[in-house]
Amino acid sequence: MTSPSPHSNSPAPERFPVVVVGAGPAGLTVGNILRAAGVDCLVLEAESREFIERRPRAGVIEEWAVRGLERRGLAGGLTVRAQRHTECEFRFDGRAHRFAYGELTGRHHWIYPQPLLVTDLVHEYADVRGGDIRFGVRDVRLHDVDSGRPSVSYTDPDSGERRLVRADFVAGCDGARGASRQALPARARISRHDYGIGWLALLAEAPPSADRVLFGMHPDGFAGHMARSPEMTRYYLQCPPGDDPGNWPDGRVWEELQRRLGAADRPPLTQGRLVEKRVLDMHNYVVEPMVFGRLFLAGDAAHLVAPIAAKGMNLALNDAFLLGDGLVAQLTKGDRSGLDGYSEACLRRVWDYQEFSAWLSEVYHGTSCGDPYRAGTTLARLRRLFTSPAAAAAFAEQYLGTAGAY
Ligand code: RFL
Repeated sequence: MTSPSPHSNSPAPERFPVVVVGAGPAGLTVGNILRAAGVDCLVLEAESREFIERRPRAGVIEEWAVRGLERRGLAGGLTVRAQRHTECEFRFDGRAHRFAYGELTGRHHWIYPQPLLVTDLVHEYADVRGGDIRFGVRDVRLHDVDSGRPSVSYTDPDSGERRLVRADFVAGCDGARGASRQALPARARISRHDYGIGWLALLAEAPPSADRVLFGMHPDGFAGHMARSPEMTRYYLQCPPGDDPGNWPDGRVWEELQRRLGAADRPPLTQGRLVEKRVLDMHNYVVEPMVFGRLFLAGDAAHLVAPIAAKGMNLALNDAFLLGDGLVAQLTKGDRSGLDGYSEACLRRVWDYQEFSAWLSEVYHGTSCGDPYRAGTTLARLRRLFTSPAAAAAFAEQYLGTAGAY
């Protein structure tokens, strides 16, 4: 619920047209769009600048999202340094099955580590466009978001004082565990799906073993390989939900990865030091609507997709483009249409990606679920991608996020 306005001896409240809570891809993109249009805003971030510029997460970005960043002058670093991927590969039955979606569609993915994108976006917002961003803020609370006079309060990390900032609009971009989700009114509908599956998410100081994403469907569980940079590779291993990363010493990790991703016609994986090892309990959720009075949710604060289909950051960017443009139209021209249609426009792509994530989860995990019926239907789905041009085209469209309309 929204917290009541704070009564304290804090300094006089400040005022901004927009307060953005959270400096992830969503919040920083909204902030940059506002600054480019000359709209004042304040970004509040719980962590330090160094921390958010290093936090490893996503890496696969869709072409339309990069075009959206480019149009807003935010893709300078990305288009110079990112790699392009035009293929992925499914490994099952001990063999590699290459899926050349680039040949099929003429489209590609970009591979650019999330910390690099965040670094570019912070630099552009704070150092180039002169945006106000406050790092390390504590105990952020949203107040009166359902009224016409919302505000956000926080504790200043240097002085320890409570600060109050009044705003016309609050952009809730603080991810899955932020203050915005705490401020949702009772009428918010939250749909959640638990896969009952864990993934051990790994980051290896090792060059990618292929110039494409690898999906390993093995009777012992799923394994994945995704390039991040010429020096770093992300790997995933299916494990029981809630598993302890301590159960996965490096030797066991590499043995399982080599076995689950092994294929007769491919060399073994290039191994390296494992610098991240954490268990993710795979789940998704969607908050509807994405707007409550003057609070506009964007990114993981509004919806989560487990990293199954590499979609979360792409959705965060889509929200941010629509929200940034909608706020600019409202605040500079009095045109409310973008903000009025915001929730509905975002949710169409959100639900489509949720469905694809659930579909792909069955492909990844069906062969090892212990049910021979599901294992059989999963293999049929996989083979269909290589025998039916219509099925291949449908998969490519969803994997790339290129449907004509959402
Ligand atoms: P973020 O990135 O979580 O940013 C939220 C920011 O808010 C801050 N914050 C607060 N600030 C102020 N007050 C509070 N109370 C706050 N609470 C939190 C946080 O410190 C943070 O800086 O959300 P945003 O902007 O919505 O972006 C979402 C993406 O980060 C997320 O969807 C992706 O990382 C998901 N994801 C992937 N998405 C893709 O599109 N492609 C991928 O290849 C991909 N790979 C992944 C992923 C997520 C992963 N994990 C960690 C779950 C791989 C992994 C392993």
